Amino acid sequence: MERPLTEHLKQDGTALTLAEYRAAGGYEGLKKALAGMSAEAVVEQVKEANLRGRGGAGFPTGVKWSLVPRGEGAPHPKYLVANADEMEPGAFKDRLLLERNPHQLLEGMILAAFAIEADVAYIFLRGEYVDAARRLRVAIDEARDAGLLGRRIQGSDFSLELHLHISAGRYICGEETALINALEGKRATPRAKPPFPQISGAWGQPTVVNNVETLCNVPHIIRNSAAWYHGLGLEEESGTKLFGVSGRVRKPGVWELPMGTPIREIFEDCAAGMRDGYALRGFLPGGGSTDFLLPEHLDLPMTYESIGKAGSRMGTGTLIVLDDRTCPVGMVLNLERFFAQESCGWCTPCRDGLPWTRQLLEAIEDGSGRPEDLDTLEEHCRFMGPGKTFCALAPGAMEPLQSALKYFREDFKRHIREGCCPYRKAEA
Ligand code: L3W
Repeated sequence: MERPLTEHLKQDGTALTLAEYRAAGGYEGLKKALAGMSAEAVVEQVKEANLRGRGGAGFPTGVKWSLVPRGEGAPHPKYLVANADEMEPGAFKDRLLLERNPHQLLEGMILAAFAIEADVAYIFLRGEYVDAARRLRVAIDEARDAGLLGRRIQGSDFSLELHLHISAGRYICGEETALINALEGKRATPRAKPPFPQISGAWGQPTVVNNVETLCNVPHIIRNSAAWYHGLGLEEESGTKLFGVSGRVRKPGVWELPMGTPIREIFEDCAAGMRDGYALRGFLPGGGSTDFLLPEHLDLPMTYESIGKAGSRMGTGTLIVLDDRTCPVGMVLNLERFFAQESCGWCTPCRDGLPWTRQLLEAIEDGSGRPEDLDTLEEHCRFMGPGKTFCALAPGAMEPLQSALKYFREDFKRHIREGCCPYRKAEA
């Protein structure tokens, strides 16, 4: 099984140096592109490979790039941004790529910038990722010294400045337009779309924002071809994906596997199943802002399509496991506390609705909930559903709640009936 994004990583957890990355075939994709490919040809390869955005939404990367105005008359400067603000609850996949192989991201960014004819690139990095920041700084210096960044890269006509920007720390900065506002030094609230950033992004100029994992795929596609990339996936969807598991499993972690790997394989073979004394009750397949799935869904392949058909989303591909000794109400409350705190406050349903949701769940978990609170929570799921708020934060926050109300409703009712959390009572 090929694992192009991670197979060359060193076991000791340190970052690949430029020499080590080159020895593993690094910067060959860039060399190939600069030697004989047009910018349009790079976009076409990525389109043909059907690379889809790995940040959670799965939008086709080549299509996104093709929307950027190009050629004579196109506005400059144009910007490329790597969204490295990984803050989705349960997601720790980009961190691995950033800390262990910063040059792979840099090569992906240089290729993406070449493809969209960008002049300046930014890495928008989560503030807490201090090791990643340190390693990226070293890698950027190495790349600049080797003529891989800056003016006339490798003797070509293509020039690119690249800057590391450390995020001041808000979940909403993962949303691309809020990220752009933050990058400009403004308050991190999302902007209306359209216009999409590809047309009017940072400082009103064409801007592409791609997730770290998405960009890390690009060097391999260019080096090995779109057909090769297709062949890596087990189902219709192409390539590999970083899948993670957290919760009370024996071996929490993150692994690169073919797109379409059955969930059971990720859960049983990679994460080694549940710890002794715990049974699997359900899981969020793609981070905290996705709908619960149940043990009966374990044989589904991890693809955007199959997880979508099952009523959830593959999202970031990082599973959060719910066991039979953890209170589902408490788990959802924990998530809603996070989402309520992280609401940017721009639109009313999210600003007021999420704290209200949190309060209702706190009451239920404390044993002071009322039967009608469940109807109110259902209503909140509708009022903060897709299309009802300014961005995807609140609809995402409603996903674990709405599915918990569907699959674990009896748990909510027991809290209300018994006037306490039955799980805490059992532990006492
Ligand atoms: C041109 C159109 N471009 C969409 C582009 C758009 C963006 C990308 C995805 O949320 C999800 C969210 C979280 N013309 C376009 C178009 N685009 N239509 O495609 O856009 P969108 O709006 O579908 O999603 P989004 O607002 O980017 C991302 C979910 O991911 N998620 C969160 C992950 C969080 C992190 C993190 O913390 N860093 O990864 C996890 O599931 O809930 O649904 O580029 O411009 N017509």
